[in-house]
Order: sequence, then structure tokens, then C-alpha cells
Amino acid sequence: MKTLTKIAGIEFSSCILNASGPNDTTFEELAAIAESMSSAIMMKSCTIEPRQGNDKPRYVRLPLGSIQSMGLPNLGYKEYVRFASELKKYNKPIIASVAGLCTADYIQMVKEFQKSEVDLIEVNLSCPNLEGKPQAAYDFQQTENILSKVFELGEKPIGLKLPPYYDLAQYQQMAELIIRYNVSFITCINSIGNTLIIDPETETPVIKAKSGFGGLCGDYIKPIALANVRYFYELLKDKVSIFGVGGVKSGTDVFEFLLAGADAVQIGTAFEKEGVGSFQRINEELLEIMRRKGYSSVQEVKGKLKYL
Ligand code: RRO
Repeated sequence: MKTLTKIAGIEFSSCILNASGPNDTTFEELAAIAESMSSAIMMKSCTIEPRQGNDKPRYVRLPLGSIQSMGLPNLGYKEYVRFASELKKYNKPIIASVAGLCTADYIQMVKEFQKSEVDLIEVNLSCPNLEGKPQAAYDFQQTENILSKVFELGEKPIGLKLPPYYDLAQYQQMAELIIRYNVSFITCINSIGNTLIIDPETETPVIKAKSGFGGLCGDYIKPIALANVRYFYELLKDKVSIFGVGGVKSGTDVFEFLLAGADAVQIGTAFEKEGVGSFQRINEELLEIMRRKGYSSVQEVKGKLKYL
């Protein structure tokens, strides 16, 4: 038995891969992911120019997850175009993640990745950690403007990385845009932005940038991620593939995301804490649960949440 899945029609050898963010910025890190049991190589969100990111401390492990304000440290998109050619030999899907600082940036990067060796392109509309730059996905006008331009630049599947919280009416609005522009996949959710963890000893926030306001990740956000996956699944059904992300650290977590409607899950905080071994461990745990419950494929579990 395997946990094979498909995203936007592309085969993934399992439904478990890394999330954009931890340990996926340099070539060495990406090669380690390529050699691991992650079923794809997801790259760090990139910008036009290389960025150092925010001042440190900017990533802090917490008892139930992490808080971070990385500030988009990355090598600039041209490096990731080049890395994609070198990573091709691993024969697993390569996913670029683009995070423009303005609409023109998204267009330029999507255009170049359309000509590259990446297999899918994730348009990150939800980075919460840039001072003075609101998350694009909360501005439907800006989102539509970006979508109307990036979907005419090539044939590779394009997806959206979405923020963690909408009002129900706004989910419907976003789902309409997703269908109108033929978005191939969505990634739910980004970290919960603008949260605050205080160290009572030092009487300071634990991270430096934005007066300590950063993105919350890990166990804390799993119920929110599950709800996003579920509601988008109900709105989009099988028209759009769904990556679940947020607090996945065990096979049980994956199983829950599949029930909610995810096609695959991405591992962020658990990968940062445990390293590349996390992908195999979680996959084995998932297989054990599926065996015990008599499921023989991801497809059989997908969306099958039962109601009380
Ligand atoms: O780099 C970051 O600070 C970051 C990004 Br681009 C993102 O999309 N989500 C996040 O929590 N951090």
C-alpha cells in the first residue's frame, strides 16, 4: 500500500512533502529534501532580489509549535530557476513559491518559472511578516489583479498560498476567484500572522521584528488549518487540489487533513524540529492508520469526514 496522490494532475509518490519555509532556502537544503522521503521539493518563497530577511531572533520554537518573523530571506528567484534544473534529476515534482512585493513582481517571477524546470508554481498571497506590506489575499481587488495577469503566462499549474482566516462570506468570494481563474491548487494555511509571545523573564517579545508580532505555526493552528481545508473542499470539491498545512506532525494529523478534504499535506514546524526523517516517520504512521481502518488509498479517505 502506498499514499500516492495527485496535485493538479501531477503524480506525487506520497501525500507528504515539505512546506515552504523551513530548511528550503539554499541548494544544500533543497538537495536534502530531494534525497528524503518528501514526495516533492517545495522551495522557499522568493522575491525578485535576494533578501537577508528580518533581524534575529526571528524563529523561536515553542512547546506546541513555533513563532517566526523570517521576513522572506531568500536568494532571489533566479537562483531558484537555476536550482530547479539541477534538482530535476531527482525525478520528483519541484514547486516554486513566489512572493512579490508588488503585482509586477508576481508577473515577472511567474513568467520565468513558467519557462523553468519547476512542475508547479505556488503564488504566495499571505506572507504576514513584511513591515508595511499587508497580506495580498486579504485584498480581493489586489488578488484579482494578480490572478488576472499570472494565469496567462504559461501552462504549468498555478496555485495560491492562502492566509489562515476569512469570514465565511469571504471564503465564498475567494472560492469564486479560484474557480474563475482556473487556479489548479490551493495551500491552506499560511502561519497565523501578527501573534505575540512574551517572555516574562525578559519582559520582551521572543522575536524582534514588527515589535514582536509574528506568524504562529504548529499544533496551535491545526484546527484552523483543518477548517480552512474543509470549507474550501466543500466550496471547490474536486475542481481544485488542496494542500493542507498547519500543525501536521503525525500520521493521525495527516489522516485528519485527508478526511477534511486535502489531497496532500505539507510539513513545516515538525520538519524544522525533526529534520528530513519526519517525512518517512509520518508516512509510516499514516499507512498504519489506513491499514487499521481498512483504507487502501488517499483517494478513499479524501473528504470523507462524517457528520454527527
Ligand atoms: O518569510 C517569512 O517570514 C514568511 C513567509 Br514568506 C510566509 O509566507 N509565511 C510566514 O509565516 N513567514
